[in-house]
Amino acid sequence: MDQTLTASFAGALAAATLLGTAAMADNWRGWNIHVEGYPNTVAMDKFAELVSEKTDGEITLQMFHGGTLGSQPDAIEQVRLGGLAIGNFNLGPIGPIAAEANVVSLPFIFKDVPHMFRVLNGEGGAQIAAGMEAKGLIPLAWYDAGARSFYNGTKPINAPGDVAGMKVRVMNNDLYSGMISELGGNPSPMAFAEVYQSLKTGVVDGAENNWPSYESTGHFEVAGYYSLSQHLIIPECLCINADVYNGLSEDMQSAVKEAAMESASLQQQLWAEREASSRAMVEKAGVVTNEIADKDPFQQAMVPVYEAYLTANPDLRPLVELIQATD
Ligand code: BDP
Repeated sequence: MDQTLTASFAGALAAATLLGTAAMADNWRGWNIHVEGYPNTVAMDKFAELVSEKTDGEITLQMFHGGTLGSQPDAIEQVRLGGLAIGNFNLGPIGPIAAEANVVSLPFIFKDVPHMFRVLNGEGGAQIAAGMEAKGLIPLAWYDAGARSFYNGTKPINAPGDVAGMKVRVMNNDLYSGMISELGGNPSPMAFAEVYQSLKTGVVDGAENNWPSYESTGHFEVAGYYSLSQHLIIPECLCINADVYNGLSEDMQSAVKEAAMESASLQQQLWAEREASSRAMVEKAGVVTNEIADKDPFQQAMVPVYEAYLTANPDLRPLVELIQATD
């Protein structure tokens, strides 16, 4: 073979190899809605650190906290489409996209947080994950988001009648709107970032969330009655775009998965601490907390919400029953 040709062939090969290496170094972008210091924020930063460590720098993740890259429904679309690789999402706004994932948004479906994790770590979780993957999102690990309860600026809530006539902010999901309507209130779906101002100016009378979000957003400053209805226990995911994940080698997949699992155990530990410290902090600031002695009337009021959901999704009845039958 001609010497020059051989040399240029070798050069081309070297260039191709170099290019190949360069193309393998992935720079991902990640979305998170929470502020600095929040358990999810710390855990997502840990995830980014672990991903680069475990992949020897072949994958790096730049995290954008505080919802700076947009609202949660928009970010979910971005991760589905691949504009963003990663997100920490609440399954609430994923429900309208993946019907299986919407079972977790049925009020009172989980008995408590440990029950939720037993379901997620079993067959129920596998079905939910498969439903999400079919829509382009793979949950790498589950985060804890505790239980959500009602809060407002005027009075403690003890019975469904206390919600009657109240305008209550909910996340974007018809199940939550149905839930408020069945309690006699007026649901107001709205982005998380708008809730503080809306509570303050009276655009809404109340909202619902867990202790850490009630505290970190400052909602407690403008809605000082927190009533422990614990009507929703919604898991969160550390979710990745399905094509991005499925396009990785097996080794890279294991590294990313391991990083996610470690991030989730950190999140769960920090979550338990933050639930207690957030509650203590808001109570010290003057929030009036009340237990609800009888939650049965709230649960009874949800019967039409379940019926409507099962009529619209008859094939999901076995999943609902599986969750209810899980000890
Ligand atoms: C918080 C969730 C966050 C939601 C927010 C909300 O962690 O993902 O966006 O509630 O109510 O608890 O919108």
